[in-house]
Amino acid sequence: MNAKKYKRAITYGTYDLFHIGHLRLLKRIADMADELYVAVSSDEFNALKGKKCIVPFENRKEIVEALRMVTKVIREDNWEQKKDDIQKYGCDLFVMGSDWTGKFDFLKDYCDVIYLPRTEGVSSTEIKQEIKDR
Ligand code: C2G
Repeated sequence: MNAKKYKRAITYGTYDLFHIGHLRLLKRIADMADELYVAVSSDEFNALKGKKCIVPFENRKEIVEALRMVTKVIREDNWEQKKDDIQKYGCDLFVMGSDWTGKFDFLKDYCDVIYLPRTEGVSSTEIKQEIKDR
């Protein structure tokens, strides 16, 4: 197995109603780095983001923590913590899905920043709507 390019990657998200789009993103990041840290948005921060979660933070955290490719889960409590997290944990890679393209380029001062294509046709919002329409 050839050495991976990065030592420690970090990514941020709500991860509500965990689905294949979330999994594919985390798998692709894990293929790039030896370790993968995931910052899962707290319920309070989601309220700030205007997102109403179905699954409470503790359960969303436990699901992501159980994934083989995830090294550690931390809480995401605000928009401002990314720089400090990257420095505190010594991350050399920050990754988000392409719906965030360009939004976190300021982090390029601290680590590499990569946006990966989203998995089309699935989102927590679409899942909720589909259940409602049944
Ligand atoms: N994602 C994806 N494909 C999908 C849905 C989501 O690749 N079909 C990615 C998103 O681009 C994001 C991650 O999965 O990188 C988590 O998505 P959400 O749980 O929707 O997170 P979000 O609400 O975008 O929160 O500070 C950043 C925010 O916390 C991101």
